[in-house]
Amino acid sequence: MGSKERYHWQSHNVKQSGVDDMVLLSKITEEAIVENLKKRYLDDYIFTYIGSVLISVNPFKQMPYFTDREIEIYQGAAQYENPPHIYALTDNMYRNMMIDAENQCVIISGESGAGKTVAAKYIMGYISKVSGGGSKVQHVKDIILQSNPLLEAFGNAKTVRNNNSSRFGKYVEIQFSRGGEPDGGKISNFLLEKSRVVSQNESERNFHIYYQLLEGASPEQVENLGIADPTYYFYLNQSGTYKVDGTDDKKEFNETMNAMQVIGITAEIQLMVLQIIAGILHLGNISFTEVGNYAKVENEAHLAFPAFLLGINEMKLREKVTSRKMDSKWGGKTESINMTLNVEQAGYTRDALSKALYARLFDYLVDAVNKAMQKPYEEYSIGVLDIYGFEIFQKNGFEQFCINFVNEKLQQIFIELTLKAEQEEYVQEGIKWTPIQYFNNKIVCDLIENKLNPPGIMSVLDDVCATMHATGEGADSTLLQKLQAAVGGHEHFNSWNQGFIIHHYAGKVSYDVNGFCERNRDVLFTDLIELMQTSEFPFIQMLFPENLQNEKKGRPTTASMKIKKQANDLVSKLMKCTPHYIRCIKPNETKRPKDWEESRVKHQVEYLGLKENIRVRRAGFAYRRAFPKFIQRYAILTPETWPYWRGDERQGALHLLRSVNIDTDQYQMGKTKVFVKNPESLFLLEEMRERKFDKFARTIQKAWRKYI
Ligand code: AD9
Ligand code: MG
Repeated sequence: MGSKERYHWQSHNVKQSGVDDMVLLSKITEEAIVENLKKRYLDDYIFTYIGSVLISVNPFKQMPYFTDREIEIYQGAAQYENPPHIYALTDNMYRNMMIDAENQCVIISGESGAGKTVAAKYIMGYISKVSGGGSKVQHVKDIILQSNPLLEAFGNAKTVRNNNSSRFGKYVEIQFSRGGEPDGGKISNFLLEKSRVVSQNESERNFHIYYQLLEGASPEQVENLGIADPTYYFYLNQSGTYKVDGTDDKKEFNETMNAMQVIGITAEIQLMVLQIIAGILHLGNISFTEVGNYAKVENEAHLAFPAFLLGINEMKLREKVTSRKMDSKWGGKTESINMTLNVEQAGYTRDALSKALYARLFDYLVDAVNKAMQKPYEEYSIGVLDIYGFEIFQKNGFEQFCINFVNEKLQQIFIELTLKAEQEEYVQEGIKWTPIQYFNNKIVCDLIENKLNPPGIMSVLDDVCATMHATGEGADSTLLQKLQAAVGGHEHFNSWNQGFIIHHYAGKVSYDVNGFCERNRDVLFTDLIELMQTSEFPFIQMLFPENLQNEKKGRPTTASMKIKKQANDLVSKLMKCTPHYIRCIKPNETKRPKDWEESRVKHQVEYLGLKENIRVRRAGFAYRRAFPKFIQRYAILTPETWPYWRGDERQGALHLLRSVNIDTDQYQMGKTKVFVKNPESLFLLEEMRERKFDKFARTIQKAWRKYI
């Protein structure tokens, strides 16, 4: 592909569909950003840059520019040579990694249904196509690609917002040899929404795997696993939704099984996985009635199947879901007593078991993928972060609190690294500049995760959980009082009668404290662990490896401790890489192509901080470009540079800038790059370049007409 064709494509693009890089917008207002994105979107350009940040607007239809041809065009090309594309960003990461010998990562953010997971898959697909390697490397590529359908089957579900919503976050590191071949990988998973296993909202579904199994099971499996119609299972029939438009659960079942095969999960274990899935469904059908304040299993026949599938004793199962061992202190002695549960507690216990089984099974699958592609030492890597986005619902609980905390941390890295990278480059290139002011959301992160002085919300929560034995409203209202005392004066915190409000970077979110303590404690009662350890199946025993005899005293790990640790581990991993960003935007709620809801987009533009992003980028030098690239791009503007500049590159760039009479205070020459301050100057350059090209094209056309 010659560079001429690239130029042509580019200039067409600039004229037709707003600006490629919003640093070039003449006005930086949210309206102008939205207008530009809209223009491009309606012309089928879903990608736009802000400097090196890629904005992607969900087209809700297959775009034609993801073929092998594009893979070829974007390979080895500079960002500005072609229209914005996720392949350009990916290629840039790959080349940076190889040339600078630095690990890279890409943080994909945006709300539910904005296109993060699809973006992550394009990245993996591109890397797999452009990198070489023999059969061993091919095997690793297969595993990386197959991990997607596998983990989506178990970790994605239909929600109101997205028919294939990721209900967990993942960070996929693709590891490379020094020669650039992907020869290993590692997946870290976060925050699986396990509450979905036992209940879903209206119009939503449980995780895909359940429906896949029911549709795809062989006649033998139907019999052995007790497969029935989905309406039969309590864990599936609460939402009244069983089908998803455009999804063939049966076909996907085969894909899931194939993915397990590729990953190297044996046929025997594959069957165990399905058996556990079916076992959970049958556990859900154990219901309770009240007999004198105590729970009694309503239909004893419903115990047989889950007990059979999970390899445990039926009577033991009945005992463990209706009673609990409690330690009680009598005159200095601790004794174990069996406490009978009420209906609510029994239901809670049954659900806790189901959720634990599911979450542990999910972790096992991630582990299996990791084992299949691990390599003994690290060389280079590219990390892809696809985590679920900021959530603001009518009612926000502990899950939203955790998700939003992680998003707050990611925004923090965005702020620190974009500015840090910016500043470092100026220093490196010897450029004078004035640092600019920006809102640093560290204050919000601290409000949530501070350990002491003052303790943050998570610390207070852990304290309440450790000191109060009661769950339910008692503990939650104590929490609220303690929060008020600890952080009541914080400028990003307010309380209200049922909870508290945090002023996040993306807006104010009101949290309902109801259930916070219980969910934070997240204990699986030892009774249930013991029960599962009695399973006749080694695979199930392996999912419950706790050594109950050597149980550590002291504070048990809470959900917020886990999340805090995961988030901070992630941050330190990301901080060691050269970061890239993809900001995904969801243009409508209808999931239809070409449908543009102005106010929805505007809101996202606001909270993704795009205006700030452009402002930061422009406050210093909006545009920077290595000398040779700069000369190449604007060569047509002067006879000395067209078609080639022969001579010192710095001089060539300077020659171009002088020839168009840009004010000398509008640019600076760095050591290797030109820095242009005001994008309007650049505008001028772009305009002149286009006019020249147009004239050039007309001349050629005229000559051509004469010729025919
Ligand atoms: V969530 O936070 O996991 O609920 P995501 O991951 O941001 O969300 P996802 O990538 O799953 O959203 O995209 C939602 C749907 O939009 C996909 O299933 C596709 O049907 C559609 N989509 C998204 N991006 C593209 C694209 N580049 N081309 C075509 C797309 N369709
Ligand atoms: Mg997703």
